[in-house]
Amino acid sequence: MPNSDISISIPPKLVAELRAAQHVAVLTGAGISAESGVPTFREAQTGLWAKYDPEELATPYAFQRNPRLVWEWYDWRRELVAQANPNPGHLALAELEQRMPKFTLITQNVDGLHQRAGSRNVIELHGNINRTKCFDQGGIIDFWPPTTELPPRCPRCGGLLRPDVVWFGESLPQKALHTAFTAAEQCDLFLSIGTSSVVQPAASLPLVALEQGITTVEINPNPTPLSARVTYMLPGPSGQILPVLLETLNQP
Ligand code: BV8
Repeated sequence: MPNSDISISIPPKLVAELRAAQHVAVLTGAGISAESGVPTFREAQTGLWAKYDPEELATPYAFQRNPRLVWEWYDWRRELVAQANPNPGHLALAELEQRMPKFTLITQNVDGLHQRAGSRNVIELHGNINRTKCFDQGGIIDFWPPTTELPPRCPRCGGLLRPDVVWFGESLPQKALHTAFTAAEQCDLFLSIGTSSVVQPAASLPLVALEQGITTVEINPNPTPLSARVTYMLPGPSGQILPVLLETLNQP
């Protein structure tokens, strides 16, 4: 039994619904990686990055204005992610995927920690910080000759290289978006974990499930704009609550 320092009780009706569920859909945000030492999006601005608003840096305009600054910000975040490991929250979701007939994991995170935890069917709505693409042509570039120039240049067209993430003002990958909204409409149970439920269109996913009358659960130590609308709000850190939720499935 995980050593939780907060008392966690899972409503018995939710346990019954989880046990009966044929298709569980999950949306995660930066909060699920907090216990891995990856600062959440709003907390990320520490040290030399404290003076920048993340929503200002994560835009094509910021990159065009100062490509080196934005590239170095992502280098710094890549370093943070490289030093991190999946936590019990990530691991519990990877196991839940094995236990559910159908399981759709939708993440706003660009850290790849779900995949490192063993989750297979991960929909990366906002891309992945460990992939790089050409700013001009958009193709994924996984090798470029060593250079002191930052950002490096595309070996195909000489354009600047950028992280393969979705910046504010940019549209999301259509296939991922479609699969995510279909899962929110058709699942039996929807979990919203570690997200402030502000950034669109991801923040609409739990609302789509609620509109279908689907049981929707929020896991977050802090209230969000979604908290008053969900079926169950489980207040606390996902790294402690998810293992307990998984454990309920093991009980006779
Ligand atoms: C788009 C990748 C077409 C890059 C990211 C409608 C209304 C208003 C605005 C808009 C709208 N439609 C579109 C917009 C504009 C914008 C938007 O939503 N702005 C917001 C700020 C209002 N959306 C876009 O631009 C999207 N593109 O819509 O294109 C278009 C364009 C323009 C206009 C119309 C249409 C693109 C959005 C994607 C941007 N890219 N990331 C990168 O990472 O660098 S978003 C990025 O921020 C993350 O991916 C994530 O999505 C978001 C951060 O949110 P969270 O993950 O929730 O993290 P946060 O720090 O906020 O909160 C952490 C939570 O965890 C907290 O609640 C905390 O309590 C909790 N927590 C802490 N510890 C724990 C925990 N929970 C559990 N356990 C713990 N231990």
